[in-house]
Parts: sequence; C-alpha cells; structure tokens
Amino acid sequence: MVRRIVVKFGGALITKKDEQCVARVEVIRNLCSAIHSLTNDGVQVIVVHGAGSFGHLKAKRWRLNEGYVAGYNVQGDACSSQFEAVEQVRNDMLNLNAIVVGELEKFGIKVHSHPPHQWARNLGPEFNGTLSRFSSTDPSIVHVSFGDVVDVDGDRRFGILSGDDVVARLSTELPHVESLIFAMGGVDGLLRVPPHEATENDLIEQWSPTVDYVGIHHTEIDVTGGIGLKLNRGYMVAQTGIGVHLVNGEYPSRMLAIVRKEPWRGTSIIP
Ligand code: IP8
Repeated sequence: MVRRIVVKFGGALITKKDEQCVARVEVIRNLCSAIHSLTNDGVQVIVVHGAGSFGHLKAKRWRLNEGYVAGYNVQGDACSSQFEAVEQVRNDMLNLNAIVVGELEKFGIKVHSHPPHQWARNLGPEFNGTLSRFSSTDPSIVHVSFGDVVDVDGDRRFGILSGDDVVARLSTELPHVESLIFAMGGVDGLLRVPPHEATENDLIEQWSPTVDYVGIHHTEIDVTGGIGLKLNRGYMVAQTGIGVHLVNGEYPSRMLAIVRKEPWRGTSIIP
C-alpha cells in the first residue's frame, strides 16, 4: 500500500525572515532528519518549501507580486529592472533549494528537485503545469519544490506562485496523499491570541472557518498570503478528505507523531 504525505516547510521557519538570504540550517537539518525517518517507515514524502528572506524581501521591493509595472525602478538597488529582479529572486530561491536538497542528501535520501519557474506558469491554486514529475511513489525518493517567480500570461508577464498553492495542487491531484503538514516557525499551530500573549491553552486544536483566530501577517515583507492563504488552501485540501495539520516545525517529532498516529501538539483543519 502506498503512503504519501506532503510537507510544507514555512519560509519563516527555514530562513531568518528579516536578514536577506540567511538560512536556518540547523532547523532545516532537523526537519530533514524527520523526513528521513518517515522515508524509513516506507512513507513517500513530498517537500515544498517557502521563500522567507530568500524571496519576499526583493520581490516586495521590486513589486514582483503585481507583475510587470511599466517604468518601475528602485534607485540604488543592485539590479536595474523588474526582469533582472525576477532572475535574481529565481537564483536566490535555487540557492535556498540547494540548501534544503543538500541537507536531505546528507541523510542518504535521493532527491528530485522541481523548480516551478521551469515547469509551472500562472498563479493561484489552479496554476498551469503538469504534476507528472512528482508521480513516482518510491519512498526512497523525496520530491522537492518551492514557492517561486513564474511566468504569467498576458500583460502581467510574471508573478509569485506561493508554495501554499503548490502543496494544494499536489495534495488534491496526486493519488494516495494521506496528509498535508504545514511546518511553521515560532508557533505551535493556530492561536486565539497573538503569539507573544499566548499560553498553553490558547492553541486552537481544531480549526474550521467559523473559528476565530489571530494570525500575524507581515504585509510589509510578505508578498504572498501569510497564514490566511495557508488556511484557505488547507481548507480546500481538507474538504477532499485529506488530513491537514499545522505544527511547530522547530519540533519535527510532532510531524512524525502525526504520520505515526501518535499524540501531537498542533492544529488540524476540519472540513
Ligand atoms: O513563501 C513565495 O512562496 P511562499 C515565493 O511559499 C517567493 O509563499 C519567490 C516570494
């Protein structure tokens, strides 16, 4: 029997969010160690990672989320046009991807990496691009993809495809996916109050759209949708019968516990 899970490593978890292009390598290593344990259990894992400071800062500065803006320029920046910024962000994302892939490979895992700008176009959960490249079910292979700058039809020309959209399509279109896990940074799951005020009891263990939550979205640095986008896409996936869970990625054992059907701390999205 094939067992398959999709895991999203949040950008705020695996990078230092406000220092451009700095990865949290130890956090990535610990996550990869858990992925290795899952592959040893015979589970086929697909990893999608966010961008954090390797993507959002420059994309925001160059308004890449808005697509092509005629005549737009940023004085005193290292690049001189939006098109150059697109190339630089794609390269920065490839660098972050190489760190994630490298850490997985250190555990002896065979990794197939799929940079979206090479196979995907257009935005949102119905972006175009065939998922056949993710179809092998061999647990010894881990497929990896990420949020990226992709080409967009028409005058817009390019835009930001969030890893949250990538995981939504992978989870709902590939067969055998039993759960989608969002590994987040700095929080145990979804909270009723802001993280700095939260106590043990403020974790929402089961969320559906009628449940109020407090989510901090750094719109000044984040060009995709923050926690709201995650919940929206997570809910879409949960409605198809797949388990969708949010956990603190600094404790990767919680991810293992979900898959092994042991007790864990975090939030489940309920359809
Ligand atoms: O962090 C964003 O992906 P996300 C991708 O998964 C870029 O939303 C390049 C900012």
